[in-house]
Amino acid sequence: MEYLNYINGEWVKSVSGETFESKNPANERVIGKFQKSNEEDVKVAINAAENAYENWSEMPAAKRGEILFRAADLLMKNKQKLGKLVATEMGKVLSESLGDVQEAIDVTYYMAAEGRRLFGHTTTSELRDKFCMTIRVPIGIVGCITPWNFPTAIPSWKIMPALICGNTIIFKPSSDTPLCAVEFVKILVKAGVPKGVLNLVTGPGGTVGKEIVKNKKIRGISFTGHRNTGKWILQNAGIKRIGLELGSKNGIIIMDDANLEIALDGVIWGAFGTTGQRCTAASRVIVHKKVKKKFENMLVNRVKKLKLGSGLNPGVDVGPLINKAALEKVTSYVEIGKREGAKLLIGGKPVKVKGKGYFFTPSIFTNCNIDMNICQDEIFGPVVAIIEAKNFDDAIKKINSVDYGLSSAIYTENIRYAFKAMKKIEAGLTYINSSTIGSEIHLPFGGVKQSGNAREGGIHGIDEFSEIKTIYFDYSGRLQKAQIDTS
Ligand code: UN1
Repeated sequence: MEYLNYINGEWVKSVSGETFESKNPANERVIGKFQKSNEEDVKVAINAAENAYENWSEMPAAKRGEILFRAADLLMKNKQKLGKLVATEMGKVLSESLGDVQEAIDVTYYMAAEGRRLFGHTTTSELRDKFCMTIRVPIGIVGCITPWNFPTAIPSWKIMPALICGNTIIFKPSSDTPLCAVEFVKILVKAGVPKGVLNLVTGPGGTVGKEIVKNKKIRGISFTGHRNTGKWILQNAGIKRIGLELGSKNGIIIMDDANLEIALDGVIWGAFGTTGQRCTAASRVIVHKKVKKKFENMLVNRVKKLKLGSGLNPGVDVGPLINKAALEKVTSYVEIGKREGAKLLIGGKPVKVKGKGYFFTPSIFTNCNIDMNICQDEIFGPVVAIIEAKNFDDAIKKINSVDYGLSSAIYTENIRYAFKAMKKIEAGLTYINSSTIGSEIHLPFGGVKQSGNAREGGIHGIDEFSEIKTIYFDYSGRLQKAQIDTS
């Protein structure tokens, strides 16, 4: 089946006349054909977004909110169907796929209700008979460029706040999960988003993404994806609002006083949930030397029991990687780790399930040094590196010894360590006695260092998609001069 772009309220073919395929990563079967769009398609979409802008941005935000409430209801109604689609096209296990859709539902209700808030603030003036306040105005046309690992949640993190704030949108989803994007857009259309407000353009980053980034009519970009693409966007976008959510190399610290059973659950979930394909995945475990051996044994025993397979099959713990290139990348990192002198405790192999699919066995390296590539580079697969720490200060130094800083965790029963870690770990998120994954939608989400510059979620999502405008209202009936009329 061939799927189309959605531009100016209509499902249309790309001017290129070309298509690309999306595959189920568990069995390599083709799911559908999608438009391999180019720069021209983006320009047409920008035109539509420009024409729709006046009407949409002038619509009372509460009315836009009503459309979002309907979208949230529809997402809820279609949760099972969408969840199955996520499991099929992206590959993660069904419970996580349903969680992906639930995250979209939560964001949509939250942002719908913002229609009756969108607060600015009022403050005093240094002059008499003058009133000061801020209001929120939309940015304009924004580009939302999204990854495949959360194919409904991440588009909703961007598109819902962008809509409620009154922006019009060009949406470019990952070419690994275009069908999830098509179904998501269908729901928003059904909910009543007017024509031209939300435009879906599928296709490569090199054409569609590039035009979105470079086109001057686009005033804001929100991107989640690879660090190198983020850098390229910063260098090529010109002066725009740019929100970047990039990669990471998240660590979990396990102190000698930790409850190791809870820590074990956290490491398994953080490292192998979503097959390690989250920007919040735990790919380093920094464990106190006193409990290292014991924890390694516990971890290996648990990993032996993890079942690989299609995300749609009940009882499966770990789904496939997203595609062949990902499988090759993860395989090559295991070779790198071995060459660097790390010891592979378990896993390390690409495998097929029923003769098909991009599966990789959950893998644990130990005796790792922090400067090894397997401790520095984002692998985005089920590979975890164990690093020994001498004490708390050493653990903090090691967790911070990477370029990235998105998520982090510490397992300890010692309140002093917990409070110190909250401040000392360089990351946008720190979990105490919980894994590195599982952010909630009303709290800010985003990284420091090379993990990006944005905060999404909750009111911070509204900040990302609105301009704060300052209003000075002088009712004195004469010219008053700030900083000069001081007496
Ligand atoms: C991502 O991997 O890009 O906290 C986002 C979490 C999810 C979001 C992950 N709610 O892991």
